[in-house]
Amino acid sequence: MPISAIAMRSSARTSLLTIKGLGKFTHGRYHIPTMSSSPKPVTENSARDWMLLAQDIKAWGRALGLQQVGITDTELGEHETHLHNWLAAGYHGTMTYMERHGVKRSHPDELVPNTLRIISVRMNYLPMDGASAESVLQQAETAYVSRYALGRDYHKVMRQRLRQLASRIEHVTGPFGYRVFVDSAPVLEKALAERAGLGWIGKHTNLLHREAGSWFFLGEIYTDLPLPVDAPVKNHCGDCRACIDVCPTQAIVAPYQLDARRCISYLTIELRGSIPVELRPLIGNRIYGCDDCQLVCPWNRFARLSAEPDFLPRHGLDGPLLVEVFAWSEQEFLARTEGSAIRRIGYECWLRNIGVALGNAPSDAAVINALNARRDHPSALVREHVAWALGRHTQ
Ligand code: B12
Ligand code: SF4
Ligand code: SF4
Repeated sequence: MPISAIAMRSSARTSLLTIKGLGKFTHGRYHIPTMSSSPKPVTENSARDWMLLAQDIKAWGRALGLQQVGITDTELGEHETHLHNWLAAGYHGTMTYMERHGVKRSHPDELVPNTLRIISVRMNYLPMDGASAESVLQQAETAYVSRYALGRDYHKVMRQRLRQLASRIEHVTGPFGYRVFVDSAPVLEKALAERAGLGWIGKHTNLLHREAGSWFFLGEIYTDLPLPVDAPVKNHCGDCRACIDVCPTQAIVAPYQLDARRCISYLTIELRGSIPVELRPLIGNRIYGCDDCQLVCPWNRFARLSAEPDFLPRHGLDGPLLVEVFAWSEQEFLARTEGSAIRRIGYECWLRNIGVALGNAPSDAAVINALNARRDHPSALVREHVAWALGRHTQ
């Protein structure tokens, strides 16, 4: 998922915040000194207070609509080696932002000096309403948009909640050092969440939880507060390899190792140029992202739906006809993807992706007419994918 440079610096706000569902808040429970920006030491006496604060942070997070909150330190151990190996193998493809920033990605305290703890959170996104993923994937004339992108851009939704959570903490501790991240900086989000006890990194490389599956986003607050850390949970993948076997492009090249260059999510969202010809037939009708490895995962039987109105499908994107979305003008694309993560791929890649899906759709007059209408498109990228798609229908 693309990086958008977003980070929040602590401010000196001390006003009482009213957060829905939390009721009135009191300081009386702790003896943590307030109104100081100096590091807060842990003494024998204060250890209990930090523990109480950690408990409250988790409760405030849940009241803010974050389904789970965990806390970890800055040690990422073997994850750093895995990241280096992944980069050395070139699995990141054109996502050069994954190579930048030296060791900041695996050393949180290099990214934000004085960071002692990471408050890691997850937020469910599978919407209550909408066409079922399986039925859309089975109808080759419809467009499949990955479930995370059907509603409002999650970066905005989560960042706002994390800021509210930080303000709530600040009300107790006084000004403290923190920064809020949601896929917005060199942060190894899944590794941090795994260490904070939010789940384990599965063989498909997503984070999943026994009681929550994997349909959730991650976000973090880096902080200098010496909060007590949580224990990681056990890995429950066992002998299962359903995600590896189902992957349409065989992108999971070994358990826990993803060659992003083959992943449909990368090909349709991150890649800006031409989609490798040999992978195009395997993409099927997936026009933005892919969920197959999560749909097949047995732990997603326990996934909870999101109650967030923001994540409800917009503009019928949960299963529109390919020919309909291919006919959108650039203005329509911009209007209908306003506030959505989809907008970031741009109109050209939107048409490129739908062109590929139309090449994979059953041959009929509507499909061929739609492709013919775009064969002289000003973009060479679009023309090339349309020509490929038309070629599939004349074979
Ligand atoms: C780059 C990226 C992508 C890339 C690469 C994915 C990847 N696996 O790295 C692409 C574009 C393919 C992608 C796709 C998707 N992404 Co993405 N992506 C990211 C991003 C920006 C960085 C991920 C990263 O650090 N990769 C580095 C590599 C090294 O990590 P890794 O492959 O997971 O490897 C780790 C482990 O597998 C393990 N490991 C590696 N090798 C080995 C070997 C052995 C032997 C062992 C035991 C372990 C091991 O250690 C590694 C380090 O922790 C994060 C946001 C963030 N800042 O963290 C979102 C993020 C991971 N993506 C997310 C989502 C939702 C998706 C999609 C589901 C979207 C979609 N529906 O299309 C797909 C899922 C595809 C998949 N199967 O992973 C969510 C995941 C939430 C969750 N529940 O886990 C994140 C966290 C964004 C967010 N804030 O919520 N993504
Ligand atoms: S998102 Fe799709 S293409 Fe990527 S690893 Fe999962 S199943 Fe394979
Ligand atoms: S499908 Fe099986 S192997 Fe893959 S993440 Fe889920 S439990 Fe683990």
